[in-house]
Amino acid sequence: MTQSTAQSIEELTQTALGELVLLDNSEALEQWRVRYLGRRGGLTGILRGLSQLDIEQRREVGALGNRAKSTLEDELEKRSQEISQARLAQVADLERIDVTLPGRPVATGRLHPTTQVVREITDAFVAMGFSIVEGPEVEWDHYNFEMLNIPQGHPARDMWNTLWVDYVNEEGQRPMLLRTHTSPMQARVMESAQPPVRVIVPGKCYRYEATDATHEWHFYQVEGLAVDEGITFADLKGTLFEFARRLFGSERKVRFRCDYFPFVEPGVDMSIDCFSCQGTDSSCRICRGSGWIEIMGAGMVHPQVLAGVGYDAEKYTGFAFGLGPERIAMLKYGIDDIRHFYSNDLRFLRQF
Ligand code: FA5
Repeated sequence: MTQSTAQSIEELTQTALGELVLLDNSEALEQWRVRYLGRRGGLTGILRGLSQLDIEQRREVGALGNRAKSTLEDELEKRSQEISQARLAQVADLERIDVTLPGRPVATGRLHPTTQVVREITDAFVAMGFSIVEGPEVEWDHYNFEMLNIPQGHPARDMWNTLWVDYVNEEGQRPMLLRTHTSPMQARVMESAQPPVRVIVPGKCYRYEATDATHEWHFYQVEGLAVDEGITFADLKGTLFEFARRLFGSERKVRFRCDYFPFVEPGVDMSIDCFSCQGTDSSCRICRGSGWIEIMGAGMVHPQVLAGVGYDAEKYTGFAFGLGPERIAMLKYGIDDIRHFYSNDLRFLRQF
């Protein structure tokens, strides 16, 4: 009996130690402890059976059992420390900086396609001697309409569906609006400078309009104004032809047609041939089958506008134009809907 109990203790100890070295986490260690050293564990069971031995044998086998118990406890403690050290080393490894690894690419932003095209347009005019000025987006009726030969009640006001600002003055009028075009800067510039004037004005405009493939309710314009002695319609055409050549190349067709704007006389609009169908598709969403896309309004500054800012309209003449950068970006890049510009779809914006 003594012999076989001693052998069982020896075998159990060897099995337990063999299993212990394979364990690698604290849950497995706890299960191992319960299996061998717990109240119902293997070694505890053997030691409980000692009561049946006589006193001499009990002492002998008991000492053996106690040694086995403390061996298992010591080894358990050792393994537990090994596992926690291995974990600490693993964490340290993860935190270590490997300077030989390639860096993570930094996602850089980019200029919005409208901004890129506004810069191209302004660069083209700056190269022709124009300077850049900017003006307020919240504007007075006075500059947006009155100084441009469009008094209260003038039917031409219907050409610009206006977003009025909710401010009522002492006379009960609402004299403030979100500018419908960049033309109010014509009057502001001429009020503050004497000829010769050669400026371009990039900026945002707003209209109370239903949107479609070529109309947004907010969009950019670039206004141009040149006033001096002896400026003629030929200067207007020459400047705008040169602009079209710089932006689109000489192969693109340009068309001028008579148009009406109360602040110019004569007035024209300038169009470029349709990039999408070249006039061959009567259902084209871009040109509606006409083959032309209007990109700007222009004309010779109306003598009344010159006189309104105190210029001598007998002495000075000038031309002005207002063009739409989004329409120009559409032409350059073959974009078929203006609403893509401000819908903030990164798949669209990342292409530029
Ligand atoms: C004007 O706004 C005049 N101020 C232009 C002008 C300036 C004429 C100086 C004469 C002298 P018009 O409403 O046509 O004109 O707009 C000019 C250009 O702005 C258009 O050719 C077009 O390119 C762009 N544009 C107008 N409305 C919109 C819109 N809703 N969405 C996008 N672009 C527009």
